[in-house]
Amino acid sequence: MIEKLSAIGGRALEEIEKTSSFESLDQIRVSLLGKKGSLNEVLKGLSGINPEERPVIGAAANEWKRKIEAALEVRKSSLEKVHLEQQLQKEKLDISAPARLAHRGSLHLVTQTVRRMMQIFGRLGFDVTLGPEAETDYLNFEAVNIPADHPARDMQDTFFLGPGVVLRTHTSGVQMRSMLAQKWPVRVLCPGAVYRCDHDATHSPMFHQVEGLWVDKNVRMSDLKGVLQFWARELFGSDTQIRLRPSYFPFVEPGAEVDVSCFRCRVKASDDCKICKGTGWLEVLGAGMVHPRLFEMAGYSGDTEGLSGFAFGIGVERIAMLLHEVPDLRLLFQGDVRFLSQF
Ligand code: FA5
Repeated sequence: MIEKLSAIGGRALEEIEKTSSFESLDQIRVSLLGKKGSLNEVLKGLSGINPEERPVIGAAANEWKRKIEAALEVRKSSLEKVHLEQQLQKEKLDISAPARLAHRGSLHLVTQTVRRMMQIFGRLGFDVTLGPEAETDYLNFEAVNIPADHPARDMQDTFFLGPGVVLRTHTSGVQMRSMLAQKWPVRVLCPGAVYRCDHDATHSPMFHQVEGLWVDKNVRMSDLKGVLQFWARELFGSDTQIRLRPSYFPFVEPGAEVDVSCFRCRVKASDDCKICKGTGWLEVLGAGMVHPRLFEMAGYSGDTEGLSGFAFGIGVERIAMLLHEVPDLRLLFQGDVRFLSQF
């Protein structure tokens, strides 16, 4: 019996050593140690053996069982190791390959330009206020001194949404909203999209304006000049000059077109300057002293002696195009990432 056990055990150890898969290792375990396994079969035969020999054979059987279990465990962990190695080889990562950069978005050039202006005027104490893009005809035109049939309506080709409602043609309606909402002093900046039936390389049906309004006692035209001078120097460079040319806007009196000195050729007016086309100056905005009619329309009354104010309206796209030498305004609205990602 002892020899039989040794033969079974010795063969089992050899088989375990040769096994190269988890499945066959498990089959060996079942065939030896399972209920009907060969080691158990031998132990079942113990009943027919002389009682003095039984403990010796029982102990030998248990010893083989322990050896086989230990060998199975050792083989299992070495197979696991091999398996892990193979897995790692298969899933090998090439960490020397160049990394794929994550795509980073950025703010649109128009948004960047509006924010830059809000920052500059914010330093002069202007609060930002917004108004609706669908505006009443009354606030867009009438209340800012452009009554129906006034020839100035032709200056802004309008999209009409329905009776008495337009897509605002400028942000000047927000001036009136601000004055209706509060008494003086008023110092607000009104950025936003505006709409006109225009479409070419320098005009778009939807564009953006930043309008400023400062109303208080004794606000003078020199204050307007000082504020715009500060803005121009912050935006175009510290030696930028501005000049005001008389112009007409129904909501201001007097009104002016404001030019800044060319930031490229610095008023030297060189003939080949692509920015100012040799004039030395760039037309950038409209401005003027608030027309007294607007104070009436806002319902300002009482102690209005000496009440005055100025307003200005800047086309954002024009500023962005100048600063970045964008040749065609339509590029700003085509959504071409090759263009947009440059800013
Ligand atoms: C106005 O809209 C006045 N409300 C500005 C103003 C405010 C003047 C307060 C006085 C006091 P204007 O129509 O010129 O003005 O437009 C202002 C700026 O908007 C222009 O200088 C130009 O840069 C820009 N602009 C006008 N039309 C278009 C367009 N279709 N596309 C792109 N920019 C435009």
